[in-house]
Order: sequence, then C-alpha cells, then structure tokens
Amino acid sequence: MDILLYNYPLSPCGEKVRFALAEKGLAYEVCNVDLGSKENLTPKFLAMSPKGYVPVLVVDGAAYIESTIINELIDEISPLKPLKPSAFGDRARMRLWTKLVDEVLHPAWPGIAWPILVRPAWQAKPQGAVEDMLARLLDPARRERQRRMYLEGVDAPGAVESVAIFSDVCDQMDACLRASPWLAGDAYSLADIALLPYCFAIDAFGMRALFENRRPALADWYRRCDARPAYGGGIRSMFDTARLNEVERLGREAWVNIARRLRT
Ligand SMILES: N[C@@H](CCC(=O)N[C@@H](CS)C(=O)NCC(=O)O)C(=O)O
Repeated sequence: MDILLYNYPLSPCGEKVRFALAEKGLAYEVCNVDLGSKENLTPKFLAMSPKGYVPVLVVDGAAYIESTIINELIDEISPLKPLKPSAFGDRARMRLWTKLVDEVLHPAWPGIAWPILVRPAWQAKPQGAVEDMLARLLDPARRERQRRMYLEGVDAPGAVESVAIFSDVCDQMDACLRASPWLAGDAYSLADIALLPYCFAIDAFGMRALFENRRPALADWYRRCDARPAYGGGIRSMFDTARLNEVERLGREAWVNIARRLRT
C-alpha cells in the first residue's frame, strides 16, 4: 500500500494522522505544505482539498481529507491493533471526544497557534505580499481572522478566548481520566489520538503549565501517551529539533502577552 501524507508540522490535524499511522506501524511518505506561504492554495492542492486544509492522506492514489475521517480510515486499512474500542458504548464516547475536537477545540486553535507558527514568517515579508496571500483565501471570515492574527498576534480577537476553551477541554479530560485510564475506556483509542496533538503543541510552545496545573490525571495521561513505543519513546523525537526550539521561544514570548491579557 502506498501512503503519502500532506502535512504542516505541528498542525494538530496533521499530527493526529501521524500518531494514528505510527500506532499502526504503517510506512508512509510525507510532503510538507508550507501554510505560511499558502502552498495550500495552489490549484494542485485545492484539487485534493477544496478548502485548502492539511492534512490530506493519499492512499494508493486516492486522496482523503478531514483528519477525523482519515483516522477512522487508517484504523480500517489496518485492522490489527484496533484504535476503536470494542464496546459500542466506548465507541460512542470516543466519537463524542472526536466531535468535541472538530466542533469546539480545533476551531479555537488558530487563536493560540497562528501567532506562534505562522505570524513570524509573515512579519518577515512585505505587507503587500501578505495581503496578496490573504486575498487568495476563498472564505472572507477566514481571511479576516488570519489578517487580524497577522496584524495583532495574541491581541487579536479570539486568542485569549482560545485559551479559555482549551482550559475547559482540559478540565473535561481530567475529569474523564480520573475514572478511566484512557479517554474512551480501558484502551488507547482515536479519542486519545485526537486530543494528544493539542497537548503536545501546547507543551512544545513552552505552555505546559496551562494544562498540567491542577489536573493530575491529565498530566499522567500525557506522560503515558508520550511514552508509547509507537512514538519512538517520546513525541519530540518525531519533530525537527531546531523547529521545536524556535516554537518554544516564540511560545514563551506569546505566553507573556496572553498571561497579561488574562489578568486584564
Ligand atoms: N476539519 C479539518 C481542519 C483542518 C485544518 O484546519 N487544517 C489547518 C491546519 S491545522 C489548515 O490547513 N489551515 C490552513 C489555512 O487555514 O489556511 C480536519 O480535521 O482535517
């Protein structure tokens, strides 16, 4: 089976797919799509992903979009080591978590991540070049949101609210993990995989205190996820060290501003 993943490193949706592929031990190639220079808006990419979103998973020449659906597909491609719980009640719980990610957590995510992952590259470009890239976005609301994040960083509307949403999801995870070892019961599942990239990114941004403080069950879950053999004994080993160092520095700077906004 030929598998190719179009991804942007540290994009939680793309990392979610990488974690599922790693759990299954499936070999795949990666093609990084630079969201900072809008490589996702080329006609070739839009033909696969009409909204210009990564990830896209190409399996034997057929392209699939939407990370939650892609992860279910990966689980079906390789039925060994199932990533869906065997009990129907646990499968329903798993899907409540993936739905929460798709409908609540991920839509809030750009408020935390864009100022760190994309804004610095845009600030290094002439403003006209950034406006040209923004003009290529088809959705006016997405264009306006990205423009505000470019101009205002964590002061843009939505950034502080994103932290509040993330914090609320962490509370829900902690409550669940006090009662069961994994989010959808006794076995590691697509629910854990759906949430893990967000916690990893926050960790990589040097903001781990945001989800660990006062949440011992969540902190323990994160350590157990990180130690899973599929991730090479540490999720950091799946990333470029220089890029991790850079996002940690940017994340710590952003956090100073977010913390100031939270206090006011
Ligand atoms: N619902 C989609 C969301 C994908 C998505 O938001 N991808 C982001 C990166 S995490 C993206 O490609 N953003 C590019 C842009 O907004 O220009 C999924 O789960 O795959």
